[in-house]
Amino acid sequence: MRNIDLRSDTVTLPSPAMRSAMAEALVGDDVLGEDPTVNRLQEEGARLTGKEAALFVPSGTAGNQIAVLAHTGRGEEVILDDEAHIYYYEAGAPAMLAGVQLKPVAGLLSERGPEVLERALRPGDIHFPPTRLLCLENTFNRGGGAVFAPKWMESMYNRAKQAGLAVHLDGARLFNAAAACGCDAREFTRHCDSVMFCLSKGLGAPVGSLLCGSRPFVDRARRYRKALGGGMRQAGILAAAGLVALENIPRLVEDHVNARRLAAALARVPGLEIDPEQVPTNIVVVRCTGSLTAPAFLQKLARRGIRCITFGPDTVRMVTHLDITAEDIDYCLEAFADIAP
Ligand code: TLP
Repeated sequence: MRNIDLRSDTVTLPSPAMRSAMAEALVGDDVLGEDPTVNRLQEEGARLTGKEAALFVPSGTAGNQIAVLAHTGRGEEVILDDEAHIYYYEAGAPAMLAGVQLKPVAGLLSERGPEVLERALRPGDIHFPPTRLLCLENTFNRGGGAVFAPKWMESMYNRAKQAGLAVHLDGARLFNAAAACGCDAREFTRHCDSVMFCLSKGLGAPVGSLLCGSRPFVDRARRYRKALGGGMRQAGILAAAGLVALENIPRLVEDHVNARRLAAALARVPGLEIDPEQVPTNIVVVRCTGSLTAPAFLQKLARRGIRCITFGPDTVRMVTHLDITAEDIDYCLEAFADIAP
């Protein structure tokens, strides 16, 4: 039986070329700033995002949380969507680590974002926490991989700046957003003060993310990374994989084509609801509306060697990635047709 793992794009395995780049990497002590491969990866991250500097961090969560720490002080407030990864999936870290108050707002990550932001901003008043940071997410994971265009980013950024807020972009899948828009990632990142992007999702590295921003921001971030125990020594072994992962940026469009094919086939299964037009990137979220419940659907797929996850009580998520081929998608389409009652 096939093993088609659509649970996440985090499941990709390092390729032989990646493993040999790791084995041959030049390394040094990165806490002392002396790992040439880490330095090269950081320079590349800064260049790709149009920022002054970048910091190699162990995970997307680490990058986001270090950004929150570096932008805020205790008791300050962070505005973000109520389905944003930083709020939904990061183990309560903003309260635990930065001691900030999160203001989760429904609909912030939507076309109505600028209006929703407007209403979420507070006037300066001694009763209110000082709002310091706006966190955006592009692509939006719980939004089914939705993409917000550079124009949208610009209006959110401009309004946040008028209100004196810093803007952090959770760009775990930044290059998926760029691929979907057919534009350069810098079109998005020019409208934020800091951005985190992951090497270990669709790009295929085993570990690592980059946090990018101005030089003073990255200097502050480096201190927080150290404080959290994320100062890694001969990390060039991992950074080498990251450099190879960046070569996968141009192929992300293939994942989007594969996701669209999955969505179109799911739309034909009675009892499943999905609009393939609303699948712009590599994340497919399908709703089970009839007698086929989400756990039952998951089980039927699992019996055919297709793995995915539930995303809510009646939703299932499938994510395409580097290790999913067009033939795997053909196999999934046959399985969906077979499952149809
Ligand atoms: N997302 C994972 C899970 O945590 C849900 C996934 O399978 O999609 N920002 C966004 C938008 C993410 O989707 C993720 C991971 C992260 C940050 C965190 O990255 P890691 O897993 O490297 O800490």
